[in-house]
Amino acid sequence: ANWQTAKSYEDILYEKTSGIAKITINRPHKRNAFRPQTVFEMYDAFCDAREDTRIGVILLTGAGPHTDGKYAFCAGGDQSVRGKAGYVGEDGIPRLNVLDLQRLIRSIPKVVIALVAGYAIGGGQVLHVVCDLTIAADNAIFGQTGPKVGSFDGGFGASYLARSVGQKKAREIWFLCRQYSAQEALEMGLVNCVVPVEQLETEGIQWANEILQKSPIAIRCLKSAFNADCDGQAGLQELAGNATLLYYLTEEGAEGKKAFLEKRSPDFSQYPWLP
Ligand code: 2NE
Repeated sequence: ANWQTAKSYEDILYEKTSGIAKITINRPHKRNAFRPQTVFEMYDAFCDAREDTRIGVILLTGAGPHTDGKYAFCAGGDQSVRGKAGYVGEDGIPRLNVLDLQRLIRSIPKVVIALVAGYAIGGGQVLHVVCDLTIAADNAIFGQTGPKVGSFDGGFGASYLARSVGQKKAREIWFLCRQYSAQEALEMGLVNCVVPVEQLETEGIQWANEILQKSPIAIRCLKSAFNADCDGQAGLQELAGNATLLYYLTEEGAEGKKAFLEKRSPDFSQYPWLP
């Protein structure tokens, strides 16, 4: 693919090609663990991709392999900057800003595909879980460490994981903190497919291009419908936002606005009360 740098950052790479944006966590010396700055940059890049009407699919991945030959998608929060109340940035303030990023990934009305090579551990495993789709390389390794390193993600990291792999498996993943191979991840419904690591990006681009040939509004409505099942009133807000969008696109909806601007009563008489 002909990737063009879309914006330069310190901790991530952000590139675009036709219809597709790619966000790459670029801290391979830390197995792509994130610090607050990494998360702020990812958030900013996702916002850019959201606003760009040419972009329909966002790939999220990790840089690698590192100089020791190992791959990582993301090893979660950077424990070396973990302070008393969260991960501490240069401003000295502790944060758990990855939770904001998780919500953005789920609510962004475009398809987010995680491309996982190597480790997806801790908060890094949660990041791929909240993506719409996950393509795993054959060397991918998934797992949680929270109860081992004194942390946990009881939000999407637990409840949404359980929706994906079932309650028993989700509890096993968190309570035992084992590592799982790509094949095991496939069998438990944690990922969509497994490909040889050299093929990971090509496969992601192929899935993206298949999605890009589909109807953008159908895809956005489906994504919000899938979310609504789990997300309570925030999920309904997303779904209903799409209903409003579609209503604005109708003549019936436009008549209300037109009448207001023309300082007359609206005339909805020509629009049927459908059964
Ligand atoms: C990922 C894993 C299993 C890889 O093991 P291995 O043996 O291949 O590599 P190694 O030697 O452990 O790591 C290579 C370098 O990356 C650093 C290491 O410290 C090491 O640095 P040097 O000794 O070479 O200087 N590194 C790796 N992960 C890091 C991390 N998360 N923070 C800081 N440095 C890291 C193995 O590295 C591993 O188990 N990593 C830790 C995974 C982990 O526990 N993550 C945090 C979970 S908590 C969380 O993410 C979280 C949450 O629970 C709730 C909210 C937000 C975040």
